[in-house]
Amino acid sequence: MNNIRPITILSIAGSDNSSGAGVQADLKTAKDLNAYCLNAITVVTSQNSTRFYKTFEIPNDIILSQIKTLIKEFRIDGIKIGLLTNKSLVISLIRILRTLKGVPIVVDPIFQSSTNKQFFSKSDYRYIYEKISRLNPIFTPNFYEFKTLLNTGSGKLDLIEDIIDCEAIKFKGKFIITGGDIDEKYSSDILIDSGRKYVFKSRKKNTFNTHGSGCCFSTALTVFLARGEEIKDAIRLSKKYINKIIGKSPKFGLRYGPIS
Ligand code: PXL
Repeated sequence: MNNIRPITILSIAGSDNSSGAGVQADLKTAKDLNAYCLNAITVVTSQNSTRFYKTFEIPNDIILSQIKTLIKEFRIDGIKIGLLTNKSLVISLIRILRTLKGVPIVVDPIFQSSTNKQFFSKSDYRYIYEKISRLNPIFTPNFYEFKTLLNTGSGKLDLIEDIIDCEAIKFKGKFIITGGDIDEKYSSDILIDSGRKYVFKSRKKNTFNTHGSGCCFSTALTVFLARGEEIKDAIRLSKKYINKIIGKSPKFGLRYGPIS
């Protein structure tokens, strides 16, 4: 019999009915990495690989109740925050998460779906993540989301290499910026930690079946941090894991299909 408590993470995220992204991705990723994923669903979506149809926001008291019931019973080793669409949730959410001292928090600041559904106005988006930055989390925006968070106008920060010169980061916490490079062969992720920049390169996989890869990356990172890995090692391990599952994505014959 196995009496060892599994690494336990809490995903606060949306439901993706195509099972590529959202809570469904988080459950698959955690299971794959031998961790247990609890969840609190923030929004239910209906979407397929070409179109985003509808969202239904779960009422704030239900989201908060999902979290409270879980933290009464489980020891949580890591928290991942995915899709949030409701500005009015944020203050109470911070208040609850503050009670979990010393637990790493990974925040994927999702602005729009890959099928171009924009979830909020830019000002609401900045409001939500500026408040969440008080939790001193690790943000995992893509390059476009990073630019939106920083509110950099056109002409500034056009290339991911410009980031080191960017003094505008007024958010607390660390940033891992993904997917802003134009190199066809390599994908570069950039960690910004206390004003310093570190680059992580890996070979790109030749596939369009990547729906959900951002969610899987942030969840893998949460699991590795929950296991006690240092941030740079957690990034390397997460990139390696994502590369492996992108290579195995199911062949549905879709143009932009889900990962495994
Ligand atoms: O990939 C971002 C994302 C995350 N979570 C949910 C989503 C999406 C994109 O559509 O629907 C629930």
